[in-house]
Amino acid sequence: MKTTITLNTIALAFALGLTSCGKQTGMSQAERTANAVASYVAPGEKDEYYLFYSGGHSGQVYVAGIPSLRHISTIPVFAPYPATGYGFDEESKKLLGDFTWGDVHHPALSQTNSKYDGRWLFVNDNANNRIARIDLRDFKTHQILGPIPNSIGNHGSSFITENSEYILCATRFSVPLPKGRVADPKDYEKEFNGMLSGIKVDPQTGEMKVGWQILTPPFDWDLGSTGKGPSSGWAFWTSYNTEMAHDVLEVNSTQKDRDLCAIVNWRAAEKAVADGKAQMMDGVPIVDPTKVPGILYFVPIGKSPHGMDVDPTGKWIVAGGKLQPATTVLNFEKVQAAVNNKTFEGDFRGIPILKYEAVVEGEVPVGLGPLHTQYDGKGNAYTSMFIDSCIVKWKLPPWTDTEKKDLTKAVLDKVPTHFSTGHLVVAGSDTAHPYGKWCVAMNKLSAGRHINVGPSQPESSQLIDITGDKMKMISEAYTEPEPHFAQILKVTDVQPTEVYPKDENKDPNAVWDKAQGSVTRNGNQVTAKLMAIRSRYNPDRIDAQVGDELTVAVTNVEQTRDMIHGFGLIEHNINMVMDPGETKTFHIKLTKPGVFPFYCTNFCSALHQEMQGYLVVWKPGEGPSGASGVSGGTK
Ligand code: K7E
Ligand code: CUA
Repeated sequence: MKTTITLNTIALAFALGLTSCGKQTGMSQAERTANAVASYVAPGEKDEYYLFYSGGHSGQVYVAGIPSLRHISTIPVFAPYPATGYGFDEESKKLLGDFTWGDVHHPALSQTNSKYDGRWLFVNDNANNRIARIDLRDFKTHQILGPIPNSIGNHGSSFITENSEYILCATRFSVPLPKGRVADPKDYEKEFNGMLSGIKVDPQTGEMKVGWQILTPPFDWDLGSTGKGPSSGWAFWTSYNTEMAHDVLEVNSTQKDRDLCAIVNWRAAEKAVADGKAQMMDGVPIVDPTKVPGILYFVPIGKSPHGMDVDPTGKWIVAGGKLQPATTVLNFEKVQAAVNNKTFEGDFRGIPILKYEAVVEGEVPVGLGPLHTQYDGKGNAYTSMFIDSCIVKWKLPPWTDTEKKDLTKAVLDKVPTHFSTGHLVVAGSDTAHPYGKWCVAMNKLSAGRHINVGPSQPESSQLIDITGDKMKMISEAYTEPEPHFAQILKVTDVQPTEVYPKDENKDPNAVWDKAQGSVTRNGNQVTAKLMAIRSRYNPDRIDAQVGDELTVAVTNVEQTRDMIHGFGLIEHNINMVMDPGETKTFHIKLTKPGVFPFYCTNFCSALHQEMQGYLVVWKPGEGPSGASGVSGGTK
């Protein structure tokens, strides 16, 4: 059986055109035992870290535990999620706006002094140009900002600054701006533009608003990261399509050997806006870097680079060149010198291009398809290899003279992954203080390494121990589509609430004892205030008429952990879920007569099944109180 799986896997790997940079050896019994112990979380014990991974086009964020890699919870963000009632009550419907999906790529934990502060998790939506804020007090989405004006394809995001001042974003696509203006894509070079955005974060509340934007040539901005330490106040993005092609990008955007990446002084952009050097477009102050020098520089990096990751010291910036078998290491001190001494190799539309040789420390031959790089804070870098399907560990500068002469010597270790790793995450890598210890590879393919679930296959994630000189593959799990990046947070760095305290509930429709429960009418407005408690609703009957506007507010008065009640209304596409101490509300217009049961959707007690009631929708003029209006309810 085991042999068959291995053979199938290898066959599949070849069929898919995958290669692996190391040999997969059979695992000894001793290794199995050691790995099992390393990742085993015994019944009653808890994981040591949270893994927040993006759910890609599922629109959600998933929470897993490390080292178990078990999926623990789903945080709905950009898509309705009936399991928690998200997208059914008025508040969450308002958050979603007109959209029922998003494409979540890069989660970012809030930071203070370049350390995770356990307050918020921000995620971007590539599809509808939005950013969401999840509050780690309750692991729920509290704000969705956007669609951001002048932003199309908010992919190069959400990169947070070291004190959470800003979330910095770049557009994946370029279009004629402002949005709504139409031009022929044939006139791409002249009419289209990209944009970098600074989203301001309120230091107390986490509330986001669009701060300012920087106009750019129509490249396709890709991944980026923010500076720290010496590079504090700067940000970096790769790009593809420096060719400015507008069709058949697979061919037309891969002509040049190097693409121009952005080196951005965001503090200077902030200052330019404060000094009145911006022009308004669609309500946002826009800085044109050709008119305000010192904000934007380019550096050419080979070939269609993807990730651009600043190391924990803030000195090294590593770009992964999808189509070149090396990572490029920029030295920020050299970048600064080149900026100050104007060591340029020309310009692109007035934006200075830093001389490549003047700012690059070296190209490390890591292998085929390097995408993203993470750091352990001990001078090591870990790069995900899409084509070679592995993680490569290599040594950051300073390099010895021998290493400088032959940078293959800086490559320390490779561990095969299965298959085709996209992102990887090392705990705390994007802060100045990585936790190190664990790396999770997020693989684009699972290629049949799991029980057969038909053609729609999951993605896979693999847990790698990075404490030793050699990396050690420990375990794997299957993840919801589609993780693009993740953040790892120490469980002890956050204390989520398990119950909303009663005195925090300011909802005017909240009811806390059964005497307060009511159904009232005002014209054609019928308002039902229900209390939910094990295992009944008070009241449990709502009378109304066709044509009425019905508002139902349900308060879960429980103050006990995990005592959650739902409110599912038959044939009305409503399911609210109230956590302990929470009130949720929906409005609907009643369009059809009938008796519609409602019931608790969340198993809450032995008599959960009995937790039900009736919405009686009478024909106009009918019902217990006749045409003058009806109300009902048994308390
Ligand atoms: Cu960060 Cu998947 Cu959006 Cu790379 S992207 S893999
Ligand atoms: Cu309340 Cu089930």
